[in-house]
Amino acid sequence: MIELFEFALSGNCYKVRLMLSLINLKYESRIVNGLEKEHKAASFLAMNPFGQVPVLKDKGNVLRDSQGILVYLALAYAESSWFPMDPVQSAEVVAWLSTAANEVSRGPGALRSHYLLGRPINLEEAKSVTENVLSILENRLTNRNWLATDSITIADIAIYPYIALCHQGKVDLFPYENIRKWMVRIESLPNYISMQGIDKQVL
Ligand SMILES: N[C@@H](CCC(=O)N[C@@H](CS)C(=O)NCC(=O)O)C(=O)O
Repeated sequence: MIELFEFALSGNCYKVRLMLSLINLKYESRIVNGLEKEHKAASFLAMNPFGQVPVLKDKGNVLRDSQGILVYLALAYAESSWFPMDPVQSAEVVAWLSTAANEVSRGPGALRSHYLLGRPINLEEAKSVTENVLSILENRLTNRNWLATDSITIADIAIYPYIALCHQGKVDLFPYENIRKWMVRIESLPNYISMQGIDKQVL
């Protein structure tokens, strides 16, 4: 059985839960006790030396990083359209995975951890990264349904959580109509699941 080591309120862990649900894969959730610093214990560091969730265990393999785990799940269990092997499409998907780990994390992700969890951040930088990435996403989604190809891919799943959680970082998505429509498309998928803090979009 697949095991997912996770925090309930982590958008990166939710990313993996959402993917598992969309492709209808059963798994066991192992909630890591953040307050007790379980993710910094030697047993956890042996799975992920960065001491971060999510970590996924499957068939003796231990995988870390939400983007890495999405790639694994797509290649091991999902239809090929989730991570196409065409060189250009594949590069496009990976570019968005990179955006999820970089700009989305440094912008909307950082603002959320500041306002929700009180983390100290460079507020001006996080706001400017957020504005830039939202405007790039808004432009990208003009006349297209999905970020990387003509169908949903792991790129959409990687970007979605911290955009859907933007309001917890005091970011208003109202001006971004294309982004909101894209979120509705994701939220309408069969087997879509939400997480605490994400209310489905109403257009
Ligand atoms: N690039 C990693 C980032 C993972 C990450 O930042 N995890 C957070 C929870 S969302 C964490 O474990 N934080 C605890 C820590 O860094 O000590 C991913 O996408 O999985």
